[in-house]
Amino acid sequence: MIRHNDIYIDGEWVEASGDEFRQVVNPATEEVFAEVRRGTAEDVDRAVLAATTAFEGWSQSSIEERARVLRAMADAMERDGDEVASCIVEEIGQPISWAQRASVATTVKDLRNFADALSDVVWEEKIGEATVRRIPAGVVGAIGAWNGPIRSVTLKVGAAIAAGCTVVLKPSEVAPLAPRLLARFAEHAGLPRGVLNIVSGSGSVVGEAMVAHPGVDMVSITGSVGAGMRVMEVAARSVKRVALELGGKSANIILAGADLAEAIESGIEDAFRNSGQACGALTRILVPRDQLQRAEELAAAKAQSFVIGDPTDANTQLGPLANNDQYESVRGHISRALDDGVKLVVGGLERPAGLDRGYYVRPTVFSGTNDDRIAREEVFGPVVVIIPFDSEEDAIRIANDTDFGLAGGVWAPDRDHARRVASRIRTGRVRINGTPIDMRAPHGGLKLSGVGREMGHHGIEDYLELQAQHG
Ligand code: TXE
Repeated sequence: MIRHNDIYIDGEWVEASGDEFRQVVNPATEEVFAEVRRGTAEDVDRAVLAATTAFEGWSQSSIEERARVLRAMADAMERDGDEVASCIVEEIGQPISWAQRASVATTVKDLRNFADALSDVVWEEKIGEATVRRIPAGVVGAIGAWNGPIRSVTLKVGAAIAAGCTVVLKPSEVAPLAPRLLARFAEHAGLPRGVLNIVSGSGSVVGEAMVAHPGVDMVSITGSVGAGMRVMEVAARSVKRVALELGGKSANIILAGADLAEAIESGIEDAFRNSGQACGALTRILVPRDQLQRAEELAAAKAQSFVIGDPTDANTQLGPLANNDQYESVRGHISRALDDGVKLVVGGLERPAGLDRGYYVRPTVFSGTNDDRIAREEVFGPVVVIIPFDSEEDAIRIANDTDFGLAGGVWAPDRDHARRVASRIRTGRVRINGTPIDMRAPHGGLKLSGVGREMGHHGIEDYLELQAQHG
């Protein structure tokens, strides 16, 4: 049993002040394997003081120095990549091959991208006689999510460091272990003390204390819509800048003439990555009505092809859901869809064969309408719904008929045609014909999906303010 009593303040691990512990459960075995002491508002005060003190120096650091630190952090994370990946497998049940690729290698790349992107930021421009400079936003409160324990926090910490900000980081209480490793990577890179501070704890205590703190200039959170709304509300009292990376219910539009089999296969791979616990997952599959039956057959075959089981096994493609709350929540969505009479194509409430322990659910495909609850609410599990459309206009209308605006996909034989359709989709990202995402391009959403962008130079710019110097 691992026990962590400490928080990371001003370059040192020091005892947290709270006297309660949060247990960390391995979702594949349902066993508690670690305990982390819950931080308090007092701990947040200490962290903010350290970040405020460090801001004087770090905000004046050169671009070259920031790039050097980010690259050295990336090197350190890459060197200890196996440890980071194992940690993520244990705390959220992410399959090891996915953890190595999507959690570790991608996050290492994110840090290097930030270093490169420093030269794409327009740090200074002339407007008449005035000089407009981009200056760091200040002390940042960064709040991480459990579905990407290391990536969700590194996208914030890396961009903030690049911008010249200092950070108080609160990882998700469900997955607090991997983010702690960031402190080691920062130290290895020679990041000055106090630039990164880490306080574990709950959203309602540590999170809200950060958001309400007068010494924090900006808050960035990845989480649920409810948490994002609450952060915005509390931040309003001190007119803080907020960046919110929230949920999604993204549509994959497969237009007539597109390769249906390839589009369904690629779309479901996107939707079921990380056991469907991905904010940009393409969870609504929109197909021409006359291809509905074929689409259901293809989706069923793809869903049943996933190797599901032990996340430590290199062959596993689908692990358990990350925690018991998420397991209950996903089963609740499936159960309500069944109660609503939505057609179940494959999957459902029964546990996957041979897995009687762990938070596993069957890859599930429904076929319904865009008015069904299963088509409107974010499930955050391996569950998709196929929805037929009658025309291209109808497909665009359905894709946009959602509270969210994070991602989307368009498939069409002609790429320019697909681009014209994509430009009418109200989301922050659209993948055309399954093109992989370039991680230097911005990620973020419209509507309830959030405010602001992460990744690349747009991600850094979220942590910058403008100062106009006249004369
Ligand atoms: O996340 P929470 P939950 C969605 C997804 C999932 C649902 C519930 O649909 O099923 O949210 O997940 C912190 N002030 N996403 O409830 O609670 C919290 O401590 C400050 C989408 O587990 O939103 C944690 O660090 N902070 C998603 C973080 O917010 C607060 C990622 C996320 O936890 C807070 C995760 C408060 N009042 C869930 N309340 C994505 N966008 O990828 C909570 N937090």
